[in-house]
Amino acid sequence: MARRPRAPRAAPRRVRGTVGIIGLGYVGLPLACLAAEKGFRVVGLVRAPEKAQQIRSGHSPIRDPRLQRWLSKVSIEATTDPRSLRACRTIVICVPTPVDALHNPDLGPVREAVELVRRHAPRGVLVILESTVNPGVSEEVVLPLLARGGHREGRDFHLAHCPERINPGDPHWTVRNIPRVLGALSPRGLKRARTFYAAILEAAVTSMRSIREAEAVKIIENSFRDINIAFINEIAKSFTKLGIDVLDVIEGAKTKPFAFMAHYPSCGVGGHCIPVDPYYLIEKAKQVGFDHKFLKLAREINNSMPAYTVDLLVRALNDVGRPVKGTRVGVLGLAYKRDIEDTRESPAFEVIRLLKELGARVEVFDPYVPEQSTQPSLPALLAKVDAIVLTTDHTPFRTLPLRDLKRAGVRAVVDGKNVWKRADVERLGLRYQGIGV
Ligand code: SAJ
Repeated sequence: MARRPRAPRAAPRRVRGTVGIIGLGYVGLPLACLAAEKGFRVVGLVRAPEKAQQIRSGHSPIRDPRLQRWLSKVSIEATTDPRSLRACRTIVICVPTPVDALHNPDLGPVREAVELVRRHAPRGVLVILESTVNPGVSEEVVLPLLARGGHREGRDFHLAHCPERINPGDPHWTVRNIPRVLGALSPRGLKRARTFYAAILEAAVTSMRSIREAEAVKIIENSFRDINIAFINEIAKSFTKLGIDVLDVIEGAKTKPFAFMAHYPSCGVGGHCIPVDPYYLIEKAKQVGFDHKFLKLAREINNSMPAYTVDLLVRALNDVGRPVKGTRVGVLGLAYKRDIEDTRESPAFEVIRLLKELGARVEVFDPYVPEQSTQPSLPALLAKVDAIVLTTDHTPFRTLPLRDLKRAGVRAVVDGKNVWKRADVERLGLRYQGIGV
């Protein structure tokens, strides 16, 4: 830790203190806006100078109208200079924790951020890790890195973990009102972290008995979601063979007022959380000799959905007498979920890869990801294809007049997010196949 700098000139009354946020992405940027709104001086550390400049000038690098409006009303000192951390009594790490190609957790960004804290933060700093990590990372990875050079937890720094719960694109549950869980290595660290979050959140913060428990809460939240999606994906596959409409059955099951929680089949599971977090627990448990068969099976089922979707298209084209080889296929959507631009782990990319492998001529349009689309608009794409695969349930796709498909000469529709009704599509003489419907 750097020696505490000379006492800064008297800060304006409104400032509650200075908080540093490392990583201004889907998690860090909303948190920075909220802390600034609540009266903190916010120093945001990013890697790219152009991103720092963009945020300093009040422009969000994330295409999200609500976030953009928020950012235009607050001031965030975005910078690439880690020395700016010297002014921060609290530093929140909000960097990505992806998995690598072999599905092993990649803690590289976390290690890099922690090293910057160790080298530049003032003595006594509170370090809060918000990135999702498997149980044990705070004590076994972060703590030793911070303690290098003789620094001591409780004296030179305090360490806490408050797993992020951002749901990108959600207008109701936001960083402001989502309840949180919190764990720390020491009572003093827990107290300071609680004080920080009490100053910015309008939601309950539950203290866990340990930092490891706080890490575990997030992992089971998202693993729970992944296995439930895998469950309904497997049901969708069997119900297709049984000729049962899985959506109707889900609606029926939802009439039970307890002990059933609806999840929906789709062409695959994307995002930076659900398809990633279970691997953290799988890998960690493997280190202590436990094999998470169920979590792995759920991942296997969800990872099989893009290929299942492409197989549905092959069959649909077969039914209209068209080989997939040489057929022009339009893929609708690249983002991993509706009405956002985030494409991380999106199943659309696997669908596109498999279609090309089978010799299809693939066109792509996503209104939220124009830079990776091959066509400038939905009409332009429809004019060029004989079949479509919907992979993201963006609003412009959900509200598309189906007669536009007919007029464009589309012959087969595979609905990877079950946004359309089979009867409505087949009434137009088009072949339709959904996921379980
Ligand atoms: N998906 C399905 N079927 C479902 C639900 C989702 O196939 O029933 C797919 C989506 O299409 C998407 C992926 O799974 O490709 C993830 O969808 P998601 O709604 O879980 O979206 P995320 O990844 O943004 O999840 C976030 C998570 N929040 C955090 O990790 C902090 C998750 O915990 C939330 O439950 C989720 O938002 C939410 O509830 O919307």
